Amino acid sequence: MRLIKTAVLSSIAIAMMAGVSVSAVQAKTVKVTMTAMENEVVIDNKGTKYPAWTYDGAIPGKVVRVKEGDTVDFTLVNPKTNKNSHSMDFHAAEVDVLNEFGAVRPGHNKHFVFKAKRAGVYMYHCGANPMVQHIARGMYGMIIVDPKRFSRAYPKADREYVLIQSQYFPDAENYAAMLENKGWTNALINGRIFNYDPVHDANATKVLMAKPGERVRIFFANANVNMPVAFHPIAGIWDRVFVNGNPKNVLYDVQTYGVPVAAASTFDIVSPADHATNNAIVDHTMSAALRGAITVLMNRPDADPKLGTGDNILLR
Ligand SMILES: [Cu+2]
Repeated sequence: MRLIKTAVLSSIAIAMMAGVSVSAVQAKTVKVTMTAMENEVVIDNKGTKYPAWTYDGAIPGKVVRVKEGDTVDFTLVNPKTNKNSHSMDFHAAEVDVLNEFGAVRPGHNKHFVFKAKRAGVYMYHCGANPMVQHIARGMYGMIIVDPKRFSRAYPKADREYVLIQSQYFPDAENYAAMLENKGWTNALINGRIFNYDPVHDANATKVLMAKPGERVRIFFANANVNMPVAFHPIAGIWDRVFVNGNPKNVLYDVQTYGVPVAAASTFDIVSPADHATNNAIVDHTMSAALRGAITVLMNRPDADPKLGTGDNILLR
């Protein structure tokens, strides 16, 4: 024990002599590369194809996860086979909209670096013109900036899931209609209508799972182009809501929490420990819920231990 302590102390001393802070020694640089792709994706449980624009081929793009204080070293590749310019706007970055977030023409790359200084959960998206179309066609995802440490207010969760909601506009070319909020027929959760809801869609094969009494943490982002979300766990109450995902912004015992366009927050739910239950996590805005924005969370003793852990937080 004493040996370990001495080793830690001497590495801190070396870091201080070298003129760097202790937190800088612990922080990492995380390399992230994404490729803009103009490709078909499946947008429902029966296999309907849609001419999407994506990061790396899927809606949403991959989850980027770093720790508060880490540096993100990012490259966007826009292959010359694409027809459109694309870009990357990380809401977790404090940079120059005209520089780092600028559009990248087909056949070009963009590299930039930023420090994720503020813990939280953030959307990322393409901001190339017309932005409404690039987001509606699928160019969005989530970056989680984990706080440096857990606390009483922000305890470690037993399971974690990412849910990102968006509006589905079947007429992918009509961005004028998107601007007017016309022509959207469905809500997508992680890129599919009723993605995790076998109750409303017999073709759905996936649900979220946890054991009774576990703390389930939902990282939720609203990637709609025009509609706020009324985020509610049917048959449950949010034990805690962390506004913008930051542990400092904690609310307790909330039934429904409003998530504006382009916002994200973190939601904890703890089901009764003594028996199996189910929750339906919805956008309680009926025009969205009944068109796809319902997610079933099953709380049962035989819950698959792999779900909601490690790389299984965004279920594809
Ligand atoms: Cu784009």
